[in-house]
Amino acid sequence: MLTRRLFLEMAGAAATLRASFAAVPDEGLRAIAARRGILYGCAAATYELKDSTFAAALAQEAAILSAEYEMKRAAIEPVRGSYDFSGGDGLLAFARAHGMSFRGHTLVWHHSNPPWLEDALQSADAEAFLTNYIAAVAGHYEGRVTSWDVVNEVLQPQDGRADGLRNSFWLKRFGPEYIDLAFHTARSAAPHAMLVYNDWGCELGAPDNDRFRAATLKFLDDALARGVPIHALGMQGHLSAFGTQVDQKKLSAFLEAVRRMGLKILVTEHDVDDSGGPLDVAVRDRAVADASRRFLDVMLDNPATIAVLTWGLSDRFIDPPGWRDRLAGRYPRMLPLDSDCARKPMWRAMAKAFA
Ligand code: 9MR
Repeated sequence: MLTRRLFLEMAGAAATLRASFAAVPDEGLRAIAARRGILYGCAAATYELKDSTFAAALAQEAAILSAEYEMKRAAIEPVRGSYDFSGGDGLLAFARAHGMSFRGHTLVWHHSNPPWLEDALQSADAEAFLTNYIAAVAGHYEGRVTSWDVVNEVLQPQDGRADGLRNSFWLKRFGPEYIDLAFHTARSAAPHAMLVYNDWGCELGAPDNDRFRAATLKFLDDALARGVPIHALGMQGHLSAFGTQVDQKKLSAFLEAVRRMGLKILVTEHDVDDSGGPLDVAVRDRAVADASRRFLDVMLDNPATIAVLTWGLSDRFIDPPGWRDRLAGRYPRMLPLDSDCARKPMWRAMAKAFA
């Protein structure tokens, strides 16, 4: 028969055991993801690194960094022909000091370009404004950037073209060939980097997303058939907690088609917009976490997925103009850590998805 003393001893041992589990040093997402062979990381900005609370959280949570805006052309080449790598280099130094790898975002985009660029593209030697930039920037980071978003968001089926390409100033000036040229130039300048096509329209379940998925598969298939050096698809992963949701079946079938092309898959900019939800923070946090989990479960189920990055780590720095209005005075809660860098339900949902 179990004596009272034995019972108390056993209860005590169980409590000690629980305490020792709880006392296991708090693992960050980077360690939890690493056990599954996945890199977890996030976008950041150099001004954020000066915040010691945030920098410590970043070092603990992230195994890969990307630049939220400091490696866009507007930041790197504000003055024609003179390159400013200070932002990217600052982030890279932090990444290296903490044993992280580093992504490049982004070489060619229709947004965040210096104001002189579109005029310059009217000149006869316009192509050089595309290729010289890629060669200089990808060359500067060769061997240090492990993957590049070579072109960003070049698809936009709503623009009405049969090939689904966005009718950007790049396309108007060069035709679709500028995309191939960008990848080939990046390949020569950065032969060791994984070259990524990055976009945002394939995640959700709406009819527009069906068109986006179809356009993306055709774009990738055709480009690979032409010998364009694309190694991976970047799925940005911008979700909405109270808007259109992920359709897991459609997403899964799409990812499988991408994998069968021999491509790797990265989640490059995941966050969950909580605008439109109720005031109650707990309800919003739950909805954000659930949306993240539904998405990541499918993304991680596909063996081609190698990395997950969130677009920022903490709600601390989200305050761009417009956000507060959209949320009627409420602060957005769209990232794994709250504005005090404490873990939110989204962090736990991600940890479970990785585990
Ligand atoms: O979060 C980025 C913001 O700070 C910049 O002002 C903006 C324009 O450069 O870009 C944002 O990041 C975008 C990313 O580069 C591409 N996908 C959509 C992202 C969120 O808007």
